[in-house]
Amino acid sequence: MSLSKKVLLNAYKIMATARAMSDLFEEKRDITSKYVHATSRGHEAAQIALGMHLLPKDYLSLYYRDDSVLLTIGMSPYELMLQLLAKKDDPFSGGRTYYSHPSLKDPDKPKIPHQSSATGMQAIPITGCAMGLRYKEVTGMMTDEEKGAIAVCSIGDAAMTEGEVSEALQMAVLKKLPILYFVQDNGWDISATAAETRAQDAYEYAQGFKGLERVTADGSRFDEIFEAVERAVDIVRNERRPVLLHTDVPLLGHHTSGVRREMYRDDLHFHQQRDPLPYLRNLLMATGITEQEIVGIDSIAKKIVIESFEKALKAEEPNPEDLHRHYYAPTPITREEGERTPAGKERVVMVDSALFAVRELLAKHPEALLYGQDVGRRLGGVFREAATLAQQFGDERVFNTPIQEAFIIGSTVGMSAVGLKPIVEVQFADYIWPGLNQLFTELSRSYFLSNGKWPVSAVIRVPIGAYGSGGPYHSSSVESVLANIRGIKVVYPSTGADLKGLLKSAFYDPNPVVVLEHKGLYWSKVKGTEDAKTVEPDEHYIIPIGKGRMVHLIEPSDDAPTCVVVTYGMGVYWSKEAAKAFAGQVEILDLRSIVPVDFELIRERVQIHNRCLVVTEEAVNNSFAQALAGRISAECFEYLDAPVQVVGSIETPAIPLNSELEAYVLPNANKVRAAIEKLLKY
Ligand SMILES: Cc1ncc(C[n+]2csc(CCOP(=O)(O)OP(=O)(O)O)c2C)c(N)n1
Ligand SMILES: [Mg+2]
Repeated sequence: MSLSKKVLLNAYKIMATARAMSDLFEEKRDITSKYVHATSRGHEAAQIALGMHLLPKDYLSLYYRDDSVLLTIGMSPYELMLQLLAKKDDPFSGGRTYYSHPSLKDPDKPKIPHQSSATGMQAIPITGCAMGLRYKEVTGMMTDEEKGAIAVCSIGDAAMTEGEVSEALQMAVLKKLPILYFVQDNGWDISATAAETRAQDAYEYAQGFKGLERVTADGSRFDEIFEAVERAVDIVRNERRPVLLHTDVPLLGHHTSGVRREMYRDDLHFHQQRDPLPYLRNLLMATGITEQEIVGIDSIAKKIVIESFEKALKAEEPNPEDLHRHYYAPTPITREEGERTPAGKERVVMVDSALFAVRELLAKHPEALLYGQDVGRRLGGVFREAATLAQQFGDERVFNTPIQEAFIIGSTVGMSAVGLKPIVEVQFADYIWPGLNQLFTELSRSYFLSNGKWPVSAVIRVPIGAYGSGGPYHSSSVESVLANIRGIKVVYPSTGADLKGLLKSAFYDPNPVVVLEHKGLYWSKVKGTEDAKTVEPDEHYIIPIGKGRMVHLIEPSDDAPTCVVVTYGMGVYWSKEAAKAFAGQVEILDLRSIVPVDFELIRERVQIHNRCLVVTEEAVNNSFAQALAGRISAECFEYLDAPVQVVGSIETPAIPLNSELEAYVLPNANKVRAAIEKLLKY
């Protein structure tokens, strides 16, 4: 195929610019290596070919070596250098993240949701974008301008061996998603070779995914790779199905500024022979462009790059005060509203309150959808927490996923980027671990690291807690780990009304919210948990995240000491039972939200009662509860008449299966009672 002079000329100008940039970065490495960076040197032809086929309506996920894609879609060298030098006006992150880690929402360029620096982890979020595009298509939600939009996942050859990539590919073929996986194969994984790290290349690997169209091309030859990208993009855009394009490229620069080629590369000479620059220059000359004209292009590129660098060096540094911006996207839900206890209604079990909340949300919002393991039509959730929803809203909106917790959680990044509101489920808290990586690496940091461009709207429902001999893999508590992931919110309601109200606010919250739902409270089968059943609040009922609730209020007394028990989840019921032994001396504060926590309410109650006990289902050491007790001790010290106490489980690596062992490990009303007694006597 012969490419037009216009295309070749344009490609050459970009390649000359990219080359001038990597030359300059190397020449000025004393300055530029302050912050680690990689360049596309050697990969330019493949990247330019890709960039030339993208449209502003597309969704794009790049990796750290993709600066030539960024130049091709219209970023200027100056803008990229602002990121290289982590300046205030870095258009992607305001100096918060590395070079060539883009996040972009410009109307005239492809949309780039935030992606982390973790190799291969972008595959799931961007496949989530493709799933969202497909969902909008099949449900008629897609606007005319969006029609034909595709998702593109750019990825390195070594990153392809990450386990999460297979979850993404599986879903892409299963759902026939409009996505292009663009694998740049330079044969290196930092210093490990292909022979050491894989039994097959990405092209061969793709064969295992039925329905994944495969294309392979030499990425050092601009004409060849351009034609291959054209073919691949055409299939994805018009036939709406996934394609993997594998391209062999030389790696001519360093792995990164820190891991330099001279330390270990023994194949540079071989790679050098496949330099895409002279190859493209020859193609251009074959169209009649003279050597002199080419020299002219080179020197203009160099001049622009040097001037951009000088200007970027002088650009303003970020302000530490601005760091507080874009922690959470502002939520519209700031007040409790609606009717919590409508008159004349029967109490319902907690699991039904959740079901009704999700049903109302799906009925009201076409952009809402629910997916997870076994939530589809046949079962409606292993707890029947989604029963009948698929029947009512259809299998496109309520569907089963494979056992892929990483995909379930990570795909919300992409679904949310295309404007949808995913509600997802992890079947048991014990199995959140495979999804935790996505939660931490991608969801929690997206808003902050994109400098406010890409909040992730996700409701992640997680049944949690020990109950009825669930044993070591159906009983775990995980709130402390979640509480340590900055950027997400975590709620843990203990009644049906609170669960309904908090599911609603989780949905309207533009940030990722994990909703922990205690399995032992779902049906109030555990003795003493009858109050988890409540009258179902009305449709408008909503509770702001971060507001606790006084379960039981008492007045301070001059005659006897009093205390406040701060707790959540099952702890509320152990504490209620325990409090019966101390009439008028114990009040109970149900946190309802773990993050953010209602410290104002805690402070107010501690000031009144001067004694405080924190009750948790977790083992105490290094727990959320212990940290909270520490904060209460530090911030309320002058009001305290006794050290803040914590009651939790016995320290074991897991909850044992045997019912007596289980009971021995977990807190209960007696253990809480003993702690209260000690506290009141102190
Ligand atoms: C999850 C994760 N593990 C390890 C790293 C460190 N790391 C950065 S780049 C890299 C090699 C990636 O090679 P490849 O995907 O082939 O891309 P290339 O740099 O060769 O273009 C590694 C291991 C990382 N960023 N993320
Ligand atoms: Mg590589």
